Amino acid sequence: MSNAPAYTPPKIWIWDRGNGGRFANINRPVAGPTHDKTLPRGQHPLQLYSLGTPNGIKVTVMLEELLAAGHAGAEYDAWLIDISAGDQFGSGFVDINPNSKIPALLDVGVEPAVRVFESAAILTYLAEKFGAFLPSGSAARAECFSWLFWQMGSTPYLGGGFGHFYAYAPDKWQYPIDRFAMEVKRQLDVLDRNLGTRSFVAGDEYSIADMAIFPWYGALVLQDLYGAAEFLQVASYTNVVRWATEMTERPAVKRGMRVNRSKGEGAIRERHSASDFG
Ligand SMILES: N[C@@H](CCC(=O)N[C@@H](CS)C(=O)NCC(=O)O)C(=O)O
Repeated sequence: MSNAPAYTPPKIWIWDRGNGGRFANINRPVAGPTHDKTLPRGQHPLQLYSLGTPNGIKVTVMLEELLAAGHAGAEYDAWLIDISAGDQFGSGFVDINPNSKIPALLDVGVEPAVRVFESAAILTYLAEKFGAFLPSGSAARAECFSWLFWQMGSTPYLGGGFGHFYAYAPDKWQYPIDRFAMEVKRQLDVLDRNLGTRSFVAGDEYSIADMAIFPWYGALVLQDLYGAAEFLQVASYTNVVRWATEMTERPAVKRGMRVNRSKGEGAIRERHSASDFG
C-alpha cells in the first residue's frame, strides 16, 4: 500500500522552482550556460574540473593510480567546481561538458585539445591513453567494460532513485522507497555474488571497473551513504565489504578521495602537484 498523496498530472508539465527537495535550487528543465565564466588553466597536460563526489572520485583515483604506477604524463591540475553554487552552468564548463555535470576533463597535452565528459568515458580515455587498468585481451576487456557500464546504468537507481527518496525528498513516501530499496539490494547482491568468485570486480586484475564502482557501492557498505546502512543491511554483503575495505587501503585511492573537497579531514580543494598531499 502506498501512502503517497494523490496527484493528478496536469495536461502540460510546469516547472515548480521550489519543490522542496534538496538540490532543487540547481535543477532546471533546460540545458546550456547561465553565465559567462572562463575556466582556470594550470600547467599540466590534464585539466580536471570536478568535485569530490562519488562520480568525481572515480577520476582522481584513476589519476593517482596512474601516477603511482609511474605514468608521469598523468600529472594533473584538479579544479573545484562548486555545483551548489552553479559553477557547472558557467560557459567555460558547458564548453567541455554540455551536460553540465562533474567530472569533466580537458587534455591539453594533445593538439587540438580533447574534452571528455561522463566519468566512464574519462576512465576509458585515460586507460587507453596510458595503456593501464584496462585489460588488452578481448574477453577480459569485454568483462571490464561490462562492469563499468553496469555501474553507469545501475547507479542512477541508487543515487537518483533510492538516495533521493530516502534522504533528500521533502517527505518520506513508501512507494518509491520500497521500489528503489529493492533494486539497490538486488544490485548489492549482484556485486556480492560476483566478488565471491574473484578478487576484483572484473576478474583477478584491478581495473577501471573497480574505480567506477567503489566510490558508490564502497561508500554504501562502508560509509553509511544516505544514512541507510542499517535500513539496507549493507554489512550482510560480506564480499562487497571485503573488496571495498581492500580498496580503501590503496594509497592512491586514499589520495584520490581527498581531492576537490572543500571540507572534512584531509580535504584538498585543488590539486596541482603531489606535494599538495603534504
Ligand atoms: N553520468 C554522469 C553523472 C555525473 C553527475 O551526476 N554529477 C553530479 C555530481 S555527482 C553533478 O555534477 N550534478 C550537478 C547538477 O546536476 O547540476 C557521470 O558519471 O559523469
